[in-house]
Amino acid sequence: MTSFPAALSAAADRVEARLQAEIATLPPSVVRDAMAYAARGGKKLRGFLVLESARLHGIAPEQAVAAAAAIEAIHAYSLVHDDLPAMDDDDLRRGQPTVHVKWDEATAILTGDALQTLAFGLLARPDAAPTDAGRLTLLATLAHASGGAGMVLGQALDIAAETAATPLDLDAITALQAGKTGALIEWSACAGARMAGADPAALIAYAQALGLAFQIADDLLDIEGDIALAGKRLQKDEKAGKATFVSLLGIDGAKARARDLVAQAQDALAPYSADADILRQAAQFVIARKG
Ligand code: GRG
Repeated sequence: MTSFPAALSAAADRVEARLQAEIATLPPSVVRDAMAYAARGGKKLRGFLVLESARLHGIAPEQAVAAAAAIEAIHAYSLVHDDLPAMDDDDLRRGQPTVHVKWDEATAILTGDALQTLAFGLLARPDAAPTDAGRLTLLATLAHASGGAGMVLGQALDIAAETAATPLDLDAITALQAGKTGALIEWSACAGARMAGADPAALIAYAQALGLAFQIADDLLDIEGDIALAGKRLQKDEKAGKATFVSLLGIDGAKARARDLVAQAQDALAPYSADADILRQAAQFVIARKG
């Protein structure tokens, strides 16, 4: 059986190539250059989930790569906008200067906008799913997952938390993260089932646990990862009076919760038996990752 790292790396190459090819069809401009820059690198975990979920439903990577590139375009847009001074105000992303630092804020706003519309354009292509019904479902569910009921809502709740009178409790932070990080992960894991017209229930349960484990791991990385970066993020969160899974559960409690969620995610895949072993490994990876 292919190992998870090999599958992730192969998916990342395939998805990156599709995304860059799509961006290269745009007329030359500063925004096109910044889109190519913002789409480059990263783990491409969401794209991998799309390809893997498609494979589980008998759909070849060639038929699923447009959807995988689409979710990575949405993810890249969210990172470019999240890094802006009006939001998280970060200078570095994937080890490189953020788009507004390398170019300027107007370019970063337009780059995010254009990556978002590129995603929906990709999904509208005839090769984005085996059937028209599958494509429409992918389009409608991505609009829902990335917009005011999903990722944008989560981001808005996060920003509101900075000026709230009291820090968020565990339920509130879980709901916030379900939108901010969870919605795109859930869409990705369900994409193959939706392309095939199959019931996505098991994959929804898998992705909800995975998304939360991913976010807890991210909070833990802030504490235990790169010390300089962690210090900066922690100072920011402290100044903003923001709660995180680590501040609410403690380091050991957060680690235990992440481990429980991984087990929950793996159990949710029972209907897929051994076919889903790479997705089981992926769940383990999200809490063991170093970046
Ligand atoms: C601006 C509408 C809008 C939304 C932004 C996704 C997001 C919402 C903000 C990102 C902020 C952040 C660092 C969240 C922690 C979890 C996360 C999404 C990390 C980055 O995702 P990875 O680790 O990144 O998959 P790579 O670089 O591998 O793609």
